[in-house]
Amino acid sequence: MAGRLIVVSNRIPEGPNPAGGLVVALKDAITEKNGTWIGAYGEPGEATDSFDELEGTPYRRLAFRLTAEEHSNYYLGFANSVLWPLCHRRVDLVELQPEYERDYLSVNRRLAAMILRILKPDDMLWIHDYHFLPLAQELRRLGVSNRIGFFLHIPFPSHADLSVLPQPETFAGWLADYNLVGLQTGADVARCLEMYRADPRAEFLPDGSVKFGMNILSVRSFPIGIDVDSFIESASRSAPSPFGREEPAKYIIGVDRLDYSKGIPNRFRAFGRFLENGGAEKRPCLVQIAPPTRERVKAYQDITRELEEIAGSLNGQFATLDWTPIRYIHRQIEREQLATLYRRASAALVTSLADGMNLVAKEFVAAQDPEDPGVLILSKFAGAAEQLTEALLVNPYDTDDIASAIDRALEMPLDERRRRHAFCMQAVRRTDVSLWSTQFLRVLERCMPTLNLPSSM
Ligand code: GDG
Repeated sequence: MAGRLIVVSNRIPEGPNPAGGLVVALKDAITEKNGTWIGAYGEPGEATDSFDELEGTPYRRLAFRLTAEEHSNYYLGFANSVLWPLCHRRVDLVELQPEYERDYLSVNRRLAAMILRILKPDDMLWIHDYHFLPLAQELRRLGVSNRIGFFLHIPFPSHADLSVLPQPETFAGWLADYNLVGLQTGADVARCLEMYRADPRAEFLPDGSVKFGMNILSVRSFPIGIDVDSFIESASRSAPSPFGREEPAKYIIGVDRLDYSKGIPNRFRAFGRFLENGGAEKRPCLVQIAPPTRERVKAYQDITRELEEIAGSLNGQFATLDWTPIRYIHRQIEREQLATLYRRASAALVTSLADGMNLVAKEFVAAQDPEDPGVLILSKFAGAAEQLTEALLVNPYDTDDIASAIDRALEMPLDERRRRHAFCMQAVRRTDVSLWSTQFLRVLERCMPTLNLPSSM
């Protein structure tokens, strides 16, 4: 490919080696393709109309700043209080405010104008996630005909849930100006195509792509993964126990940003049910790491309180002087410690109510000792369940189902653990993150170029 790769994501990567998954996923591709990464600073301040160029990385980083009002309305508002709950089947939490959508559109418009100034004709753009759904539309309005790909990291909303938006048809229009829309799973692709099937403006072509106005859009699944070898390496280094002298004899691990989509209260309740049903005799611990996010959004304050209550109440009911059933850590821990924690655990609990993929599930599998692996208990509503079919798949709404999966995991014979782990490990390798980015970019390069006429003014 001759042109440069321009990646746009919500946050600009911090420094040369940030821990974030997306940076690991794209660092090589962007460095090889003489690329540029565009993203917002974490802190709001005075709005910028042109990018700041940041030093210190092998690829170019261009940062922009949001005002405090844009941060509230565009980021916490439309992105995280409308689109996030909408895509995670929580329409009850959607907060519709006219200023949220106004600023969502104006931030995307401003960003498009800033991108136009640095864009060259053969550059390819790869836009990430729900913060930028209308970015291609805004770029097309400015006459940009470059290939533009989009990847949605979270679930694609159902047709019924989309009708919660005041103008549901805008969603299809936003995506229609991309050349390629990448989604996590086959089920996401099916929901996206269902949306276009119901839209009289869309026409299906024989190869399955969607013609919308002058643009032809491909919708494909590209299940994201992890950097498998580097994860195996950090997990198999003989590190001291992260618990020091307080390591529980048997523990189950949970690792999630503290988000209502991750089903952590259900998990705690199911662990309580398991203890009630006789599990307490085995004295296992549930070690839950849950770093805070989006703390200014009320739904996140509510779930933080709910978790503290459930953990406190279960510990009060079951703890003994020498055993605390739930160790709940509401803080971020070091990545190295995480790998060791996964490896020493007997099982992992991933009980998302809805989840684009869930990388924790894949990290846990990669971190295991193949000779004596722990067991993954995985929600059937996480995208990862499409590939990790030999995990113990559970319905996260069913407390008894999770409770019995915990019991089964802790009792599982070694040969069954090995067999299930070997199967899951193959699936984790098949979706290694370097394959994910190469495959997406290869398909984007082959997409039909856009005629320079905007489809949906
Ligand atoms: C979105 C989608 C999709 C968590 N706590 C700590 C920590 N983490 C790391 C995990 C993992 C990452 O954060 C979380 O990734 P997930 O995939 O589980 O979830 P989201 O953050 O919601 O990500 C999701 C993903 O995008 C990629 O497309 O899979 O469905 O929602 O890597 O390890 N890392 C450290 N300390 C912690 O305390 N160091």
